Amino acid sequence: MIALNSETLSTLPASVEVFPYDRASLKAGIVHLSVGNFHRAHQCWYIDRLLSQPGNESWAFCGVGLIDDATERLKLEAFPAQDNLYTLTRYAPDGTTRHQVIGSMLDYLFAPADPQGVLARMADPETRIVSMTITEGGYNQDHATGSYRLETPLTRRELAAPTRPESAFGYIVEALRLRREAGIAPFTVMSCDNLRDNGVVTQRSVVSHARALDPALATWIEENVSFPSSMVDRITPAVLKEDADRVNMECGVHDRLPVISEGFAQWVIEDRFVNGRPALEKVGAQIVPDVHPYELAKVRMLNASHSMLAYPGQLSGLETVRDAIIDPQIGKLVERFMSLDVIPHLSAPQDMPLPAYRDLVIARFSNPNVGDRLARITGDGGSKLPVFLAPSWNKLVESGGTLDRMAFVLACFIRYLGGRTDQGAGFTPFEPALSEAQRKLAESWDTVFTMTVFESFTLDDTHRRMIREMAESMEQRGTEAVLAELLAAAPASA
Ligand code: CS2
Repeated sequence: MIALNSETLSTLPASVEVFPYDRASLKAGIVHLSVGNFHRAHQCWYIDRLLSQPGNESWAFCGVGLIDDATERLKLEAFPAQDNLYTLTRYAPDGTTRHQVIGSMLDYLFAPADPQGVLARMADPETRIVSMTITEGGYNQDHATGSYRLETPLTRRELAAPTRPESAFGYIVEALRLRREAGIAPFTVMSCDNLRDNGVVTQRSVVSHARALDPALATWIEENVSFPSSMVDRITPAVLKEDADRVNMECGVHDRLPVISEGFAQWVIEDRFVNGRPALEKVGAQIVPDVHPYELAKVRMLNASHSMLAYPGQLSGLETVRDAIIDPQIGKLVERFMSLDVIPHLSAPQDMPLPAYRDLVIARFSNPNVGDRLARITGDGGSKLPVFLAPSWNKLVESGGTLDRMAFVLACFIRYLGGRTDQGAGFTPFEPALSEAQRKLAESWDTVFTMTVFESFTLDDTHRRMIREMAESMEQRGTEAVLAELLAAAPASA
């Protein structure tokens, strides 16, 4: 197998596509905070295609790792060894596979080791956009009020020593302060996370962080920085060692950090950039005045359906999203959830009829080669459920709609926190947003609904009882049996 770096690019097997541009002629106009697989499969792929067209040389990425953990440390070793190149393998639903090398990330900086280097890069006039994928839980929001939490230990540390930031918000505020002080035009801040109004949420976090330090800086940010909202979409599974070995074998390239995705991609962006922007419309992104309806449809249909299938799927002992969606019962649950519980409460974006979008989502979940594990979807439910499920739950409560499909999945979530499948196999729920104390609350029916994850759900005693009864029933009879009962009672899909 051929090692991957700038020198070997021209010797890679013909089946691996390589970009046509000269990386030496590019500039990193975008600093991206937190370089996860999704960022590398989505935004880096779009920009890679844009850089392949002449005239766009100033829009490459400089990636920044924010968190000091084993995965980030691996990147710190692997990226420089590969000149920040990596392979992306895309599996289309019809079985077609495409391998390509992505060259749009020119540099990679590891913030915990070099915070000043990162700030200098963000304050450099060449940086015109700061984008980020810091996960739904990364916005440091209070679930009940939506406000930015100033009292968390991390934020307190940052506010006490603003020139040594740790979080995305600490970095953005300090970099904007440096730019303002030096008379350099600000950058646009672009969130690429699955949040409703991700631009508005980002603005709130940045401005709140700044206001706690210096109200004049906060006002300057409000007046001079833009925070476009966006809808981002491409299913990007976690890549375990066995997956990396497989794609490396398939394409004949030895990549220490390969990325895998589906063929589909969508990026809808609001056109509000204060310091220029890449012409992403040339490579299929949709630039629109109002991204809101797209965001709502994506988060409440695709992301929510992921959660709807993943908790019962994992408890039933299934492994992948495909396994779950082709399970006749879980498939029916998801279909009815979208048709009956969500679509009636959404207004469709002009070019995205919702029943067709529902069918597309189901087809994408059924992709036989992507291999997206349920554990990736169930993980971080503590941050995802308030964003993906709570708005639809609350709509149903408000409109007197049928709650049992969603109540069933909330019951599954509570059982998932117990870390045991119906067959008795143990697993460790990955819940970075739930503290020990929060997890303790999940152990008793007297306290479970006081967990922060439920704060954004409108829950009365009847709802709590319904969820509890479903969970207890599942403990006795298994997930599939309770689901069968629920589907038998529910109305046929619209
Ligand atoms: C998933 C998303 O994390 C999740 O629960 O729903 O990562 C999803 O795969 C992406 O948003 C697809 O664009």
